[in-house]
Amino acid sequence: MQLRIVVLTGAGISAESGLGTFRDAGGLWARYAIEDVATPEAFARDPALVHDFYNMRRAEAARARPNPAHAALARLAASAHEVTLVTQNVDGLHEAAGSPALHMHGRLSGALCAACGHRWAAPEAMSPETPCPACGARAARPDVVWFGEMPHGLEEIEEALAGADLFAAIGTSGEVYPAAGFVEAARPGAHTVELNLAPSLRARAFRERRIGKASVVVPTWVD
Ligand code: BV8
Repeated sequence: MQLRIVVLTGAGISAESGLGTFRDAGGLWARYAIEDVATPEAFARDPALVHDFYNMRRAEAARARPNPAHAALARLAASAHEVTLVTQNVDGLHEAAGSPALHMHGRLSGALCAACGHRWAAPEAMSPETPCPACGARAARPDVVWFGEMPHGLEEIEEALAGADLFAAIGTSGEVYPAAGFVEAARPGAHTVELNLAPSLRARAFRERRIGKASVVVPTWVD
């Protein structure tokens, strides 16, 4: 029977690909305060620091490879089911594994001109001097969604959730909205499952929980 499935992923699905999560001990935010690197105000205040943070993450993501959890979701996307894969991650690993994903928080591989809105493939390293190929302004920024900015694709996501038979959240702490609220936006009769190394802040909102490493619990769940 064909199911309408919505899957949300967070940094935890890429942990076993060697990419740091945000809020685990020693995670990214432990070394950087969110307000120092992931807000428009931070970028206005110290663009070089913010570029350094994203240059470092872009280099790490370029070295990372999808793990069995990404591969399992690619198999799910290729199945007969109607799958909407939404990711908070900006590392591009779902695409690398072969499954299209809605990048609600943008992509490390993208650059955006804060002056004219032009988007292009980010160079390996960006700086406040990086010129926009379209308008020439030195106003390049990472094409990611910072705190206080509007995530991408919310209408499409809400629509998919409203008609879902199944909603799964994988590797996310349930700290960041609006993603943390998607479990409530799922169709009332939908089955909801959280696959995570530890119960998230929203764990109780799910009908089912599968605890474990994504590279183990996701393939088991998909297959
Ligand atoms: C918005 C940028 C307006 C790219 C990111 C007060 C209360 C409630 C909400 C707010 C509030 N004040 C402000 C807000 C809104 C704010 C927010 O939610 N703040 C939080 C901190 C309270 N949200 C926003 O500003 C958003 N925009 O609201 O716009 C709006 C919106 C809708 C409608 C109208 C108006 C914008 C949010 C996006 C911010 N940008 N990143 C980048 O640098 O990456 S957020 C950042 O956190 C990443 O995108 C990341 O994906 C996201 C969530 O983190 P997680 O992915 O969950 O990662 P985390 O480390 O937290 O957790 C990892 C999990 O994996 C853990 O549970 C761990 O157990 C598990 N795990 C670890 N290893 C494994 C594993 N699981 C399985 N296997 C493993 N091996």
